[in-house]
Amino acid sequence: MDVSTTIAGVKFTGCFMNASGALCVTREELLALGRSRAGAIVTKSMTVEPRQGNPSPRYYGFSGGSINSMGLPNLGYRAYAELIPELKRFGKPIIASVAGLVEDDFPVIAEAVNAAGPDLIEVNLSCPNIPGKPQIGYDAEASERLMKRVRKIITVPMGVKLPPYFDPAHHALMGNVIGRCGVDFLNLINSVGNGLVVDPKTETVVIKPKGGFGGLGGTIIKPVALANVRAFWKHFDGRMPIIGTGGVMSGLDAFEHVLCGASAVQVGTLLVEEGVDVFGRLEAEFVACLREKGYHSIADCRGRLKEL
Ligand code: RRO
Repeated sequence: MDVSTTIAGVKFTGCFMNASGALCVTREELLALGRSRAGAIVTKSMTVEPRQGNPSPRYYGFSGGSINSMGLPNLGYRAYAELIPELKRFGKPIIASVAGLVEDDFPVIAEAVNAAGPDLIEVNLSCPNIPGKPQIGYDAEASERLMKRVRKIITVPMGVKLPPYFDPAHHALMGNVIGRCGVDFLNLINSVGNGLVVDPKTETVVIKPKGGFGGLGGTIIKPVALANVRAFWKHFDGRMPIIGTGGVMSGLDAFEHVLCGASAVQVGTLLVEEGVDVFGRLEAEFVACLREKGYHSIADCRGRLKEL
């Protein structure tokens, strides 16, 4: 069974990979992803300076998913620019995730990391966890300005990681903006920002930063992720490569993402909970699912969701 996939002209031997943020901050974590069955290595979103991130506890897993307010802990772009050549030895695509605390950070990071030779760059417009800094992806004008600035600098395929949108008008608005910015692929979705998980036993929040507010991931966000994959797939008539992220806990979840239009899927909560062995399991489950349904590849079923 062929589970390879191509995104913006880059070939991935497997369609499962880590979501930025999940076990991809340190050199050791990135090397472990390289050795695993992940189809690519995605870095943690990087800022100009190294960051410790928000105070702990800042991640909490529960039966329906997870909530996090990590606050962009990362080694800083210089460290990732040095690591990227080392990661090449694994022979799988490297996706560098670029963030920034202010708009002017993005071009600085993009230029240096682009020169380090990743296969693709993902521009994160959707971190929900920096106190006082709204998600850029919810500001269409700022998003357009920023995407156009980094597009001039980035020479490899450029994607954007978007927050979830909850109204067709917003899918259309952002779809039109993206269409003007030379974007090569989309990653949908980042965590569902600013949820609140309450522990009734202790009568407390479960994470410390931002009064307990944080980005939701895992099973509970799958329908929101699928809706965004589907809405943007339709907006671009199937011509925009999409990485589906959100609620992938099994091969069947990945199949649902592919039906909606995803060419590959990323794994966040499950990877944090189970470690890098998940990729082998997910791939086996996905292959069994395709085989049972008589599909021979991802391209065979991508976007083929039936409506009633
Ligand atoms: O580091 C984080 O708190 C974080 C980031 Br940058 C992001 O893009 N999404 C998320 O859920 N957490």
